[in-house]
Amino acid sequence: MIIKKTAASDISSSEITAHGLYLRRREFLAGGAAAAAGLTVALTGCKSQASSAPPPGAASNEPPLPGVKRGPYGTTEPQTAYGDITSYNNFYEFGTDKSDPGKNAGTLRTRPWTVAFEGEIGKPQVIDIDALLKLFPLEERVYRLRCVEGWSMVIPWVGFPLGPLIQRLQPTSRAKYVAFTTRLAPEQMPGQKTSVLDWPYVEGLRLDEALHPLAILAVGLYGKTLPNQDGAPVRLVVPWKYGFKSIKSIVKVRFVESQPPTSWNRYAPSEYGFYSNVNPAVDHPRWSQKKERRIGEFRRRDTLPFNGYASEVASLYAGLDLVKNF
Ligand SMILES: Nc1nc2c(c(=O)[nH]1)N[C@H]1C(S)=C(S)[C@@H](COP(=O)(O)O)O[C@H]1N2
Ligand SMILES: [Mo]
Repeated sequence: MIIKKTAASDISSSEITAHGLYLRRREFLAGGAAAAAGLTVALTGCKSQASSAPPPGAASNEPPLPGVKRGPYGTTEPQTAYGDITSYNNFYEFGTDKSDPGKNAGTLRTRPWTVAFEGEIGKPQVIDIDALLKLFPLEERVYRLRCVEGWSMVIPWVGFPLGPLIQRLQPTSRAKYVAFTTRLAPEQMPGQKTSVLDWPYVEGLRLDEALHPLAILAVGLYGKTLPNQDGAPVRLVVPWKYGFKSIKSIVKVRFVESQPPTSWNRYAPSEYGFYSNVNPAVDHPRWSQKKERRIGEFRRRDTLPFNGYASEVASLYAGLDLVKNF
């Protein structure tokens, strides 16, 4: 991995560039246009700083999810405003600007919807989303989300841990990894008509990571059904890893023997590793990962190892070189 050192004060790339666009913008746009693109995003950031937190769920038309109990691991840090969580998104299937998913994701039809569980499991099956929602009690999990770009949020997800679902599927001894796939539907997800990424978006975890009690499937936030722009009807949330591991709008979960391909790693393997554990000690080749801006706040704060979940998850990586396996 080639690490280009940036001055501690040089935060521009981390704050104004989307994961993959920097190189292409630099290649194809004139300097002035690139600066203008940066300015647009900077203004978006200002807007989200100015917005005040509405009462939880206030701005939402999403149906409430009944019977949600508070789950473990919740942080008491202030929760990011609902309006920011639902208008400042990365979901390239709907465009590459932070505001695109909130504007465009309404075209995604989340019913009917099924998720196929297949591969190295004793009980392969296709589960309808409404059945999946009833399989396990729904919990609220208030987690930090740290995007590899250098911003973060605190999000009160509603969902259930992946572990019990995986146990129910009875992985075979050959199941070492879990591969997740987002829906492919270019008519509903217009970004899939562009070649900004290879579609469908894919992600993966080691089986032991997927079984960790912090890893959840989220179906809601702020007590209500997940908005499309946040990955409806069901998305992964792995809070100790950079946000791009938390794949949205999942239709397939496959248990496999060897490490599966993942979208951002395929796009730029020297920039986005398979593990992608949040790690302030390993810079992105184009920017530092030591600090982050919490959306809604002005000052940047320190980024914590494993996004603050080290005491829960560090043991998963005992003996692993986290610089090589970034
Ligand atoms: N299918 C899909 N999943 C995705 C993405 C995406 O573009 N497509 N973006 C990822 C990135 S980069 C981040 S930071 C989080 C953002 O989740 P949020 O918009 O709900 O905050 O979703 C991740 N999951
Ligand atoms: Mo991200």
